Amino acid sequence: MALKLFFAPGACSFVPHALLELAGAEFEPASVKLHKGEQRSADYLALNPRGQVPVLVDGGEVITQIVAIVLHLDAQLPGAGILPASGMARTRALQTLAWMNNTVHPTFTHVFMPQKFTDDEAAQKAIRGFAVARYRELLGEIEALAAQAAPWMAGEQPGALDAYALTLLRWGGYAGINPTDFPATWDLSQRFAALPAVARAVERERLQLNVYTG
Ligand SMILES: N[C@@H](CCC(=O)N[C@@H](CS)C(=O)NCC(=O)O)C(=O)O
Repeated sequence: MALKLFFAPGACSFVPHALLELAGAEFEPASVKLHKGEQRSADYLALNPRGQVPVLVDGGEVITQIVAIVLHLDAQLPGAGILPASGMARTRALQTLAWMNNTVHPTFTHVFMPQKFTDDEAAQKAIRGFAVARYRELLGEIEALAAQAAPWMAGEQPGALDAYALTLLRWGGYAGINPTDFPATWDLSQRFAALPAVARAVERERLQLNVYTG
């Protein structure tokens, strides 16, 4: 299988990026600079008309949406530990993955891009303030899960949930949320980022784990 991942440094595409490295998969990384609007170029929109990362191209197939990409990689790269293989552990991991993607992630979108929800500037400010408070609560829920990590979010092997937890905690720093307020998630993120395979993705994205400036 010929894999190509379109990712943006620091974005949610870190999840499949880290997983491809963790699995030791051969893939072509393609960086998309969101701050330069490259996701809205004609070429990129031809690939993904929604103008977002991540996009995984597998042979002739274009796959979007983190949950679908994670499930595809898990099916194609068995044994990599992307998700637990079976049973209730797999069900619980999917439950958390879906929640991270459909609840926590969009809450941060309200913080980072309130203009996607209203063009009224005063309302944008209100949305942002409300979403920051909500985001902190949601990080608290991730913290409760991370506190039970044994030693990783889904059990013995590092995988999708750890990559997402790191990404979501890191984003909090841009919202003025100190990652060290969530010690179990912070510890998990540091351990995950330090894995040699994950470190390759961290380096390629030039990620700073703690972007909180106070
Ligand atoms: N539901 C999508 C969300 C993807 C998403 O929010 N991507 C963001 C980066 S984290 C993006 O590409 N934003 C650029 C934009 O919307 O202009 C998924 O699961 O893949």
